[in-house]
Amino acid sequence: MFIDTVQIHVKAGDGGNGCVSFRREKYVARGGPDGGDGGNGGSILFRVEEETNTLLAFRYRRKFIAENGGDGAGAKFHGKNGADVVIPVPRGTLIRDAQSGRILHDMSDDGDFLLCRGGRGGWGNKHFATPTRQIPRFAKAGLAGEERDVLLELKMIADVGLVGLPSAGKSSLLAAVSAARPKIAEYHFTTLEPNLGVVSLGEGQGFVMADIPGLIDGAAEGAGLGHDFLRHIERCRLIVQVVDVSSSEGRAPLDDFLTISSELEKFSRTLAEKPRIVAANKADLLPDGTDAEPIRALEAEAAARGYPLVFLSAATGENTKALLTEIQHALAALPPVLTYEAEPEPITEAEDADVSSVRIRRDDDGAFVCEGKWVDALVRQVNFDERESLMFFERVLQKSGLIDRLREAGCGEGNTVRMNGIEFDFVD
Ligand SMILES: Nc1nc2c(ncn2[C@@H]2O[C@H](COP(=O)(O)OP(=O)(O)OP(=O)(O)O)[C@@H](O)[C@H]2O)c(=O)[nH]1
Ligand SMILES: [Mg+2]
Repeated sequence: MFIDTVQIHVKAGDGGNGCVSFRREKYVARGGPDGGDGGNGGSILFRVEEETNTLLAFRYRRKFIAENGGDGAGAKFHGKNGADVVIPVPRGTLIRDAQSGRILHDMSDDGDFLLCRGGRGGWGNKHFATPTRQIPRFAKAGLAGEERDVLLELKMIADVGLVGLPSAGKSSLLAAVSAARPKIAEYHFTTLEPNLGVVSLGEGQGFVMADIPGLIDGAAEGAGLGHDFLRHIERCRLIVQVVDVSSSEGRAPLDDFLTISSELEKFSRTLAEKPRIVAANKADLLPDGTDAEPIRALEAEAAARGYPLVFLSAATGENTKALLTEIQHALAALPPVLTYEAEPEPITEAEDADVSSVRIRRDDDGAFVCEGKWVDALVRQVNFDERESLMFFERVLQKSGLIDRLREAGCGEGNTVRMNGIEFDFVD
């Protein structure tokens, strides 16, 4: 079974809690605070794994949860950091937000992609021993790790995509020009999942060719296996349309050509408008050469559309070189394989992240709580271990007007303020 879209749930580890503890030593009357920090939660990363060609592994495992950070302890003992979870995916996997469908990342290059950051460990109370009152005193809770639902969608990366009716000879062609060994047989739908082959042309030159299952009338609407696989050739730079010109199945080559062309058009404009070359296959079976009327009709249609046409035989290998030359020539003038940019967050979410949408409420213990995406984003940016970063935090709070709003809400010197898991005293 071929799986090329799957929804999974991921969660980064929570940060461990900081510890409140005081030094106890003989002859030391009042030891200072020595509670250690919590460890950071593990993150969720994605990495390309060359050996895999499908998302089959996700059929059985749809939840990925990274380890939480350990809690801090006395004597400045730092909690253990949680281990990251690295999720292997085939090259060309798109990671989308499950709710909006927005592309978050295209796994087409080699770098790891960090999807969910682990929660930062909370500060132990050793940090509270600071000479200046300006610095907020942070409470001990670790921050929650990020969590989300994402959709993985595999879009293979190939320069050239082979399309055609079942048994047109797509797999035979791939086998003739590359080291790939796809299954070949005279019955329809021999190929059930895409195959990739590298066509090497010597001196480091070459390209990747993809063979997909045969398309039939209605493929764009989901008939046969076609629909699922058309998206795999969306990235391709060039399409090679394989047509059986021998009429071995009793159809006119031109009809076959038009059927596939209209499926591509129905599926997507991008696909239909891609540069195309026609591989007129099974030419070895033509008794009268290429001069018969039905074949001239196909040639005329290809010429009218500006598609080069090459007669060949995938079975004997005859003239496949000429096709490769034609492909190489066309690729030289084409942009590289399409990669997808991450799509920015929609406006509505961005508005929600505005400081004016931050809500202020009181907790049962009287503390003032600031809530909203803006607060979450700010807290995530700040490294509370660094003085510089803390000063930035204070400045942003001042400038955003949030401090004034807290004051208006009745917050004053000595009151406790909470924001996304951190806690500090209000200093006027
Ligand atoms: N005589 C002749 N037979 C061919 C040629 N190319 C392919 N065939 C035969 O046609 C049949 C179908 O070939 P495949 O390569 O499996 O066709 P396909 O397009 O991959 O078919 P599906 O995967 O089912 O869509 C096989 O029996 C091949 O041996 C050719 O150039 N000449
Ligand atoms: Mg095949």
